[in-house]
Amino acid sequence: MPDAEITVVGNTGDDIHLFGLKVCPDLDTVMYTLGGGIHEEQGWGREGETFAVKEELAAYGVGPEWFGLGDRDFATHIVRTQMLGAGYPLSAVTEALCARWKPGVRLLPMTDDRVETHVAIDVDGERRAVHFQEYWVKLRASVDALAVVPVGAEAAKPAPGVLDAIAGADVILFPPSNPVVSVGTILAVPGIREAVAAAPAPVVGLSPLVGGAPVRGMADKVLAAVGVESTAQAVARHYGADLIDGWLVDTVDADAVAAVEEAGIACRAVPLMMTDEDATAAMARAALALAEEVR
Ligand code: FO1
Ligand code: CA
Repeated sequence: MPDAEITVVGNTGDDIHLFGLKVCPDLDTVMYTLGGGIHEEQGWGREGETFAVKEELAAYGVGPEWFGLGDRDFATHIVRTQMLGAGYPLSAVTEALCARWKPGVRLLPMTDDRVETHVAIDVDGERRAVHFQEYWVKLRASVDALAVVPVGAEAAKPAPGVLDAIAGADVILFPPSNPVVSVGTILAVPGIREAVAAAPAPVVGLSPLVGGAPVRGMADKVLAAVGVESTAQAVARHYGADLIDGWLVDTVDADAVAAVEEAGIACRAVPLMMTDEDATAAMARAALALAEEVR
């Protein structure tokens, strides 16, 4: 829908401070992907990336070495950190970065306040909290997540424009993202969940789970931490009929449709693998069609 005005509210709970720089992986992934700068196969970071700075830091013995920041990507974090240091809020900084990338959507951080997702894990019988990136990238979610805590969320305020965008939307879509550490973190900012529930627009979500497993990432690990089964219907019920009006599951999960509808959520089974742009556009179209049905 080239004429549509689209606002993307991005998760900032994955943000991390490294080498004195503020890194916002999810905002950057949206900005680079829609702006044509993403490393397509990897799904994060820049295409044509080099790692000279990372190698030089490692030569000084300065880590962490487990987080792959490339030279091109570094420039984004330098500009962001410089602007934040000059007093601009993250929402204004994101707008400035997007002036270069022109993602075709208005990209808003969920909040201008600091929120950091921590994951509680067991280390030799002791409970320890690690940064989400340490759990995800360094540990590869190889150990159970005992709890997922969006530290700072309870005191955070939605960024300027977020609540207005939700209240004024014609349609609200939950992308097939992680329901705990991505969408869940955004909903944990006081006022956002309430705004979605109260919005006059239909709310339609797409399942990130296909055939009982996450398409990408390790959603099952963090779903277990909040007591949710790794199935398309369990995630729909986790959001609940108070929040979402419609839910799309993959055709392999067609059996789940009845259980979701029983929970009071309209449900359709359509192909949900984002294999290419056409397949992805078809998913968006199916979500908009379901939104019209439930409106
Ligand atoms: N994901 C990885 O699996 N390994 C990395 O080294 C890594 C570095 C990285 C650098 C910048 C950035 O914007 C994203 C990066 N990611 C990396 C992805 C990041 O962990 C994402 O937050 C998660 O994939 C979840 O959204
Ligand atoms: Ca509603």
